[in-house]
Amino acid sequence: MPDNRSEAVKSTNSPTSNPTLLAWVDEMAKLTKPDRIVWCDGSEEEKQRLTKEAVDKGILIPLNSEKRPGCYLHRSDPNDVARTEHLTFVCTRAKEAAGPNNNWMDPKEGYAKLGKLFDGSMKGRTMYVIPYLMGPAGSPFSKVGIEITDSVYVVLNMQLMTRMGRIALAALGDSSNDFNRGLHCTLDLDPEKRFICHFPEDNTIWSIGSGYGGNALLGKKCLALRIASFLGREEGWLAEHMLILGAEDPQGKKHYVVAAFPSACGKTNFAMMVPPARFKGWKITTMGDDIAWLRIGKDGRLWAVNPENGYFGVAPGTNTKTNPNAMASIAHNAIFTNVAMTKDGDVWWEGKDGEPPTELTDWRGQPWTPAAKTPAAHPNSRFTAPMRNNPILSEHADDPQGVPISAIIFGGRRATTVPLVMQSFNWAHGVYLGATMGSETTAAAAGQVGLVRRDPMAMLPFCGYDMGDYFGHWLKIQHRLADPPPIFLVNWFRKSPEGKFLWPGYGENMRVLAWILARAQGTAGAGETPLGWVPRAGDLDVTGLDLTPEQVRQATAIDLTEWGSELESQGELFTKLERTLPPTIRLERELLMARLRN
Ligand code: SAT
Ligand code: MN
Repeated sequence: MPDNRSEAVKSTNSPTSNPTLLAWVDEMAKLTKPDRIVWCDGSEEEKQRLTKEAVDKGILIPLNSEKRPGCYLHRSDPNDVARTEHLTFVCTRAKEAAGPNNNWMDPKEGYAKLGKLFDGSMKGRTMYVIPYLMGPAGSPFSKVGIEITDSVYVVLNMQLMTRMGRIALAALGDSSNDFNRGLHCTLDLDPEKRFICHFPEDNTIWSIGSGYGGNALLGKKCLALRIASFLGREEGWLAEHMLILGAEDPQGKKHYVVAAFPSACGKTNFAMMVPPARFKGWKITTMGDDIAWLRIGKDGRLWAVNPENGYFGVAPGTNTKTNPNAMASIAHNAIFTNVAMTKDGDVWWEGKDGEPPTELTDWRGQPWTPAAKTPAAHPNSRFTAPMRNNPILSEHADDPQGVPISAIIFGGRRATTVPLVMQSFNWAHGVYLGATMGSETTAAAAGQVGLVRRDPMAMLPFCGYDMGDYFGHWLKIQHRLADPPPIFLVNWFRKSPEGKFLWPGYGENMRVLAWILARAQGTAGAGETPLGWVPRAGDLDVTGLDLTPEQVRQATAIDLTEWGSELESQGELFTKLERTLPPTIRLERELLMARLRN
């Protein structure tokens, strides 16, 4: 074969002979024109070398090596602190394929527009080639991605978040062309030149102008959710914005559940939950805290794999009471982004243990005192931690088959209407509950915080194709399930008329989980309402909880007037998705409305 690779590529020691990969890297190098190309191997030596480089350039700040060994702080550009949904595009040949839930760009236009921005974008810079694997090594379900980036921060985060380097090249092999082609460049971080474009028909992602997590760590939301959901529809599986946890009861019986909550609504806390004293003998284990790939096993059960290898969690509110396992996970070898720093080089954020220190350096690098009007840590400040730091990591985290799922949970952040927990009547009704889920917006995405929006299955920002078709795909999955897991809706965030949370949340959510698991096994009672099954007084174990019966009633109540308005307001989503909304979903709503009118 003639060697037509450019000088730039020839000058590096590419650790693969895969011709498709080499040709693509070469093409991207010709476009972006870096000074150097570095292939990442995922080794400890490489991590040390790149960390030192990042420290020398001021990209990472070393933290106190006794209090936080191996930990670093990164301060991002203040313009670049969250996902930017309005700059995120799905570029399919037909506009309809992307659906009204996505911003759409013609692929030709996308490549041309971003191509201009990428042209020469790495001049004077190093181009890192990151081979990575989403999912355990040796799993038939895992996917290989290659991310090309000019950001050493991205490399070091990908090293924590994915199985990165040689392991991924080995999975790809020397001849396969089945890999995601991710191109990323921070450019000048100008929001006017920021685009996160997905080309699902080419298994390609081009992201420019942002260094922030979900925009720049391409394995996460871009590949493992947007592209994977698209592939999942073609291949008959589901890529979901879900945590996966294991629960072992005192008799040693183990069950796994998946739960979808929007960004910054407590997935990490639920996945690492510590059961309260009342639940002595129960053991929770974490499979994953953000993404689940769900497939139907030969046994007709639903099986879940976590494609990730680390946690990219929200820092504010994390402390030894709300999430001791997260605190242990970030005790060493973690990267912190946009948190505050103490005088002795430790980290701090709003809602960490204890009183705020009297003096801090805030997330922008400015002096801060408790009298300040702005928070010390950015509300969307994050930690990146290896999942292997988690003391309750599931023994199945690397299992190529994943774990079988006993129940599916959907949940949003709702001050009103949605009760603590409700079980659907059946699969189609459960899909409906997920599809019409509402949640208040959080700081995880740029824009106003606290507005209720429909966030179907917590996938509104992450579904890589038409949302109506996505509901249809969910409905069809039932046909291949021997015994579909029951589906539940939960809400930890309901408030009293005085604006106080009605439910303590965190570890106490174990009480709700125990009811869910008992329902899945047919061993707990429930009361029927026009909207679904709910625990009656006595069904939910509230022993030892510091709540009055009236508070429990308020947290679990279904107010038919509120639900009348809720069903009414769902009409907006239905109008938006009119073209592809499955009749079953429309009928579910009509049925509920008719029942409420009776
Ligand atoms: O920035 S991420 O998209 O990775 C985190 C989140 O918003 O869920
Ligand atoms: Mn997420």
